[in-house]
Amino acid sequence: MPRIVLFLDLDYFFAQIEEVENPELRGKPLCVCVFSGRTSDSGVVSSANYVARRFGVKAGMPIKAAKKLLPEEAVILPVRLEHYANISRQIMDNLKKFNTPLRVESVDEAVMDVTQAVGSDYAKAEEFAKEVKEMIRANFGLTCSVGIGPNRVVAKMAADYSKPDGLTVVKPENLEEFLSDLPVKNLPGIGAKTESILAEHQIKTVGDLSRQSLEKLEELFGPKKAQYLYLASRGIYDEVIEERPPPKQLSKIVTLKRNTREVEEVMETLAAAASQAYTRLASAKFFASKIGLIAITTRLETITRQADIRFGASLDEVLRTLRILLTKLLETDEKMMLRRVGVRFTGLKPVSGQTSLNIFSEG
Ligand code: DCP
Ligand code: CA
Ligand code: CA
Repeated sequence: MPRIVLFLDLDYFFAQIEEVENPELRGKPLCVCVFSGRTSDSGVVSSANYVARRFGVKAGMPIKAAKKLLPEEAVILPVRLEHYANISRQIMDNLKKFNTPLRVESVDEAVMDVTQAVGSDYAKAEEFAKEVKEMIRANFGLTCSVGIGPNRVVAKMAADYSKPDGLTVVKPENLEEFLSDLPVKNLPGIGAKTESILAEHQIKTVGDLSRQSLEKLEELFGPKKAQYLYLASRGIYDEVIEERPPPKQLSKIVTLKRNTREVEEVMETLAAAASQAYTRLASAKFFASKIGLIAITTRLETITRQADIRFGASLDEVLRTLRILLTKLLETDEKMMLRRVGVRFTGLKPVSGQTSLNIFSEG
């Protein structure tokens, strides 16, 4: 039976949860932010509602920059990651009840292989998607965007296609029509770097990409990525959807906006990375017993520093520990300049066995 895949992405996830719990926020620009340090507005935007986005605010933007764009009535809230992770888990547990192969992709994304459930029938797959959307709306008050397609890559692009509260179905016979005019950056796996290499070769749309030979893509990107781009741009990159084995470690490394050795500046970027890794861990129902700071210097040395953390440590505790590790590291060499930083959680253990939902106690 030809595969049919459903991809679900919750709309402006963190910000929408805040709206659901405080309906008076609806209609106002709203940003949920990771506050990284001492000054009252250092940190970055983690999730912005669609009202805030109309002013140009985006996830990842410094809070200061967002405030400049937003009017007086805008609301800026601190993230409550353990709470969002809890809701994420409940949603994913509800999705499991549909009894299809399912993979949780992130705190707000899941992919389901609905082939068997719908007998490989696209009309039935659309009905299935409506049921999933209705379940999430009825139980959690949240909207989501869903894409249906012949594989995960197409389904994900279909979910992104009409946000928020979208439902887009891409049948195999409509693949070319759907893909050809989309910008290459909409293809999962194409970041800013790949996009700019493609632009140098006048490859702007997924259609342009699909007209390249495998040999040419191999020259530009090497065999593995070339093969992905070759198949994905034609909408035929196929993947089996199955649950992932539990992680042994979880890390996230990011590039600083500029090379620096200023603790506050580094912390701004590091806090955002740590919060993303922390949320993934929490939504997978895991705790770490150790946290590592990863620092990549301008001389491209990779240095790591590690500390024990309390089982169930809050994000604030994690950030405090990272700040200490970072400060100590920079004291060891007054010439050290950092280019990239990251965090690594290790000693992972499942939370199961705990009964209280409020296991992420504030430190
Ligand atoms: N997130 C974050 N920092 C980022 C990007 C995302 O902390 N730079 C978090 C907050 C988001 C969640 O991950 O709510 C999901 O990320 P998405 O990119 O899916 O963004 P949203 O769900 O906020 O918006 P959209 O409606 O575009 O899906
Ligand atoms: Ca997402
Ligand atoms: Ca989302």
